[in-house]
Amino acid sequence: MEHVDHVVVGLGALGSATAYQLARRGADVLGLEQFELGHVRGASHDTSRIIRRAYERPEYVRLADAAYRDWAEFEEVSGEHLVTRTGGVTFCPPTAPAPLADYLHSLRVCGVEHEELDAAAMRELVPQFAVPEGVGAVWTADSGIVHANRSVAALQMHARMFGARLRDRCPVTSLQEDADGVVLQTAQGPVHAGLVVLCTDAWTNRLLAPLGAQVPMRVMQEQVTYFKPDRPAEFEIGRFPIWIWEDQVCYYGFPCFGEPTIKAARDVSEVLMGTDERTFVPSPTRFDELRAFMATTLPGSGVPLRTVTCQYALTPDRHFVLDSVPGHPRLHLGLGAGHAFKFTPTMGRVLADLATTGSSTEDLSLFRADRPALRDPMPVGAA
Ligand code: PYC
Repeated sequence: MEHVDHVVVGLGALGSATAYQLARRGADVLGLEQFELGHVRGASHDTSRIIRRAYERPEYVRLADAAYRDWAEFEEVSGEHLVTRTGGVTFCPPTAPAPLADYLHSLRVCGVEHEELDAAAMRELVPQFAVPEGVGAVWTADSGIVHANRSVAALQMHARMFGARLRDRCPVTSLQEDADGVVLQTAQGPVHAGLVVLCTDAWTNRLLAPLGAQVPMRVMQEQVTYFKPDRPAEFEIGRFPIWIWEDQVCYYGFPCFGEPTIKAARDVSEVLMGTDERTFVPSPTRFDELRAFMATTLPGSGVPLRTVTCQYALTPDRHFVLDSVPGHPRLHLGLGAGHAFKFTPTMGRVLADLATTGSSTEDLSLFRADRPALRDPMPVGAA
């Protein structure tokens, strides 16, 4: 049987970054992907993802600090330009789940430059928005865009350049632990691994269930829509930032990026599905809601041109999992909970550190696999 020290299962953003980080430090690593590399069935495709330090918890602000450093280092190694700064606005209406004060506090205690925007400053900085009275906002100049599919492709290419073997169209059908590792049954034969890192997102529980383990998660089909503004020049980088409207229903969006359109979406569609039940057909209800929101809040955003779907697998508390599976020390998990892309190189580094040394220099206390939210989850649908 083939023997490998480290197998990474799932080669989306997190798995590709983990394979890259392992290979870069000279580890023996095999990456397995059930579909083709760069596929559109998960959460790592399309062009753009937000990168920001503006989080309501200092733990994420600090992790974002590390992510900016790790992206810069990977840009240096790969020679690719992957992060584009645009500035960013986080809007907090009075009904937001976390008040603006939480964002301001976590940015302040982490020493991140930011500016609270009053109505006049909002009109000055982002006149494209029609913001009702009472909506607070914070501006962070270093927010921006990570190029999503180019980053994943670059991580895969550089993982290979450092010696990783990446195998696509190679589903793993089962995992079985033995005295010194894990046997993976794969479409291309069995593999024995010293340690397995699962970056398998919505497919995770299919592999864990036979071992008596599982991570509570809700899987849903998400969608993003590209709008053609009446005057695209007003939405170019430099004149228009990335933005997040943090209300009970959260919307977010981007400036023009590579084409004269602006992308916008609802975060957390609640269009629930089982793994592999994805239709790829956008929800007309969510589409109409987004169009109405855009017409009211960004009056110049123009007409919707096309809608692209993707998939979220959300933990009940929306925190990541970066840990071993409780009771299964040779099985590690990297789960992104629908907001991880910005942290990709850092999560890859952390997962490679955990796999090779058992510890990390980052604070992983929010991301433990044995935390109460994962041990005693609310019933599915109640989050
Ligand atoms: O992680 O920045 C983010 C984000 C905003 C909306 C969806 N994801």
